[in-house]
Amino acid sequence: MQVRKYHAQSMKEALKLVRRDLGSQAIILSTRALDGGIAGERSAGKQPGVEVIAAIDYDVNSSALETKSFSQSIGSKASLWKDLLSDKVSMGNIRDELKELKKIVKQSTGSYEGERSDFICTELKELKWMAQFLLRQSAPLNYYNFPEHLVHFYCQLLKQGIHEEIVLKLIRKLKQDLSPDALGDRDRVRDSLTSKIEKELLLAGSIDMTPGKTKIAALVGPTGVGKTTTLAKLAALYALDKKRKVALVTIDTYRIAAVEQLKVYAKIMGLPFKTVSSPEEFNKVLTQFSDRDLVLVDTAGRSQRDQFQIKELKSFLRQSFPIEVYLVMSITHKEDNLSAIGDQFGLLPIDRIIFTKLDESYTYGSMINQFFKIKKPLSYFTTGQKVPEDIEIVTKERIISLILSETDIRYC
Ligand SMILES: Nc1nc2c(ncn2[C@@H]2O[C@H](COP(=O)(O)OP(=O)(O)OP(=O)(O)O)[C@@H](O)[C@H]2O)c(=O)[nH]1
Ligand SMILES: [Mg+2]
Repeated sequence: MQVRKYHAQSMKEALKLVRRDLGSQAIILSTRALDGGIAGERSAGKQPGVEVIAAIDYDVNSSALETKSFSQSIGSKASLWKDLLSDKVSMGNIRDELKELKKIVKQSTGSYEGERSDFICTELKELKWMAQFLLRQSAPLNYYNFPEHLVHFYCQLLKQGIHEEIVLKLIRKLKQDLSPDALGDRDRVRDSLTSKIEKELLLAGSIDMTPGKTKIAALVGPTGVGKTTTLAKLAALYALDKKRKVALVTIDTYRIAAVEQLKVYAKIMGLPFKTVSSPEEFNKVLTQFSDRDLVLVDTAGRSQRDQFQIKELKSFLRQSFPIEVYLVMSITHKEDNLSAIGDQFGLLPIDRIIFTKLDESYTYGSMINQFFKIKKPLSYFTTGQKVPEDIEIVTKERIISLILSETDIRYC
């Protein structure tokens, strides 16, 4: 998402600038009158101006190209904008323009190809932009009429990929709770936002163990997210650093290679290791390891699309021993996939979440989205391939620094 602020002497000018730079898909985040005039021009006795903050959620260069082809293709139809861009803009005018534009699009539909269908497409985009503009302006409660610092954090959180409804909830709460003075101070807004986010978070800390009791922790999740690597990191941490009695088990009914991978780690660390291929066998092995402080259970990656595999895993986890189940998700997965993973693995009795591969991502909002969806405590982050170094216990401070550190939001 790219956000830009425009100062101009009239709304007409400002909207022209938005359209020139950001194209037809731009959304208007806020508008306000600059009573004192435009900065730097006040002393020259210029008229009071307006400020428009607009955003586009893809690369500005491609939208500039699109704008060019739009204006080339619709030529004189650009005059449809004249009322919208006029200082005398009114809802009635916009509605008329929308009607007219709809009529044109309707007349234009048919089996057109090539340039003609591009033209229809741009017309539709234009219509969408106008409708959005209309909606924003006529909304009884204008969500986007936020003070400057709230707009900044709103954009920051969106840029991280956090869902808009989560962001809006937080930002609106800030607007409601903070005094006008506090809202004018970026640091105070940030502090308040930090504490609001922190309040929402559920953190589990490390694997907690009760002396004299065997803790069984199983890692489940899709293929290749880093389950085995994370399990090896945990094994090293507990066996070598904390000097606990650790055993490793793998439930791997599919791929011999995955078994070998954990076997190698077990050998290097001198830990007992078993492979099981049925729930009954698993039960026997757990009984054998009941003298251990910690039994770490690896599972073969399951496709979130394969219900059978997930049900099969569920039958393994239904034991007479309590098993703490960790859902392992890679932050590099696309948002839609993460969501499907959350849905499908949610059929298992998930207790905690581990996010892997933070080192491979630039944005962390998907983690927040999944957390809000799954509502299970976050336990560990992994940050690289090195065993055992690249693992950390999730803390509130770390999450805040990931999502609120200044990224390259283009602002102004
Ligand atoms: N960059 C990065 N790579 C990681 C991280 N954790 C694991 N990997 C790498 O991800 C790849 C897959 O890791 P595995 O541990 O085999 O993943 P898995 O979930 O056990 O895979 P399956 O058993 O096939 O389902 C390996 O190349 C790991 O080195 C991490 O935190 N960051
Ligand atoms: Mg594995």
